[in-house]
Amino acid sequence: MKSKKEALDRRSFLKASTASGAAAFGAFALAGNQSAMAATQSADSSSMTAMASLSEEEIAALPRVKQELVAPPFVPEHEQVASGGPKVVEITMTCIDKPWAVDDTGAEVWAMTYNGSVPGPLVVCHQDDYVELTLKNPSTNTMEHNIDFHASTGALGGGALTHVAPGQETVLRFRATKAGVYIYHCAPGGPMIPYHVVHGMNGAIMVLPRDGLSDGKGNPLRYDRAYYIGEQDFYVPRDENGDWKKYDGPAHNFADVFPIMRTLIPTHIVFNGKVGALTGDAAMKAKVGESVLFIHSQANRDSRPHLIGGHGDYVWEAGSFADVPETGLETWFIRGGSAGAALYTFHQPGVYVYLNHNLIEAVELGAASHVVVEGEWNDDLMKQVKKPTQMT
Ligand SMILES: [Cu+2]
Repeated sequence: MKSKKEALDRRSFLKASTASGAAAFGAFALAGNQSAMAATQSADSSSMTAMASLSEEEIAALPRVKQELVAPPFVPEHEQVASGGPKVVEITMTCIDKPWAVDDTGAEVWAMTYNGSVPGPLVVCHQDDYVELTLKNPSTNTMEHNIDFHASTGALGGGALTHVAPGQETVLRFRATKAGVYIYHCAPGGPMIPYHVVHGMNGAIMVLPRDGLSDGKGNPLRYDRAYYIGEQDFYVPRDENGDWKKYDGPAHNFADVFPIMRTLIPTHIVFNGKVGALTGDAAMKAKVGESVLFIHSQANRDSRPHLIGGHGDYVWEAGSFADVPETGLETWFIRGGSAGAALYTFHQPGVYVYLNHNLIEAVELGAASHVVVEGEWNDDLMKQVKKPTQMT
């Protein structure tokens, strides 16, 4: 529902704008309010409403905020319900190529990363915000990179406008017109597209509805925590003795890695870059009674997230927040090349396993993580009536 406070915020936003831009902002705010009204009637109409285009002058007059990106599974600080009107959200990503251990048995790749993590950082904004990315490719790298945002419209998702050779930087601005979770990835062209993606160069953006998430029936949905899980398939060559091969730099493994990629059989399928990256001390954390939003991306292969001992209370399986979420799911499906989101309220303490429920991919290849939940056990939900004992 459109709150009075938010309506006031919109008015104060108008007042704060420059006199020369105010008339245009009035037209924009009207379009925005129509969109918001539509959103209160039907969740699936909010992103369908055409928004007025802004001129460069009008965009220049919008508030600008810098978003500090953080390494997954953490997500940047953000509001769930947008205060005020659209903003320009400034982010910076630096391409960093570096050796990367993918397990504890010596398997290593030259990862190509955004900001040094696999996956790249989660970006968060609201529908109709503008995302302004500065993409840097330091001269210490040897590969050309770019970025294709599935959340954006035009020019190969920005891929055609963001090619940066080592030593270059570029700035891309796009308007986040569609609410949902979407992947982004490097797409420098030809075989380099899958090569960069399966060496870690992908991530996700969450474009929240301005009014926050809802169940599609007029009820808001809020989360106490959010985690971003990026699932990654790796194709690591072995030598004639079966040992993992190591290389001096990115691209040095072409002759060995492409034949493995073409088998479509990964050597590793992991969450957040490494087998066990989200277990032990690095496990995700929550408390009984908290609602946790799990954002899950897979830029290349299909996946089947499942929370052992819990459920997907509300699941935007295909990622679009304009759709009514599915409810009470046991396992959901992430299409290769997409992200999805699942909201769950924890009711019992303990260690939960969040995994890809292709159990071979989870247990043998690495696609598993832990959520450690603190709180009081509820015997009503589950009780061990008799401990395992020898049968008489
Ligand atoms: Cu790249």
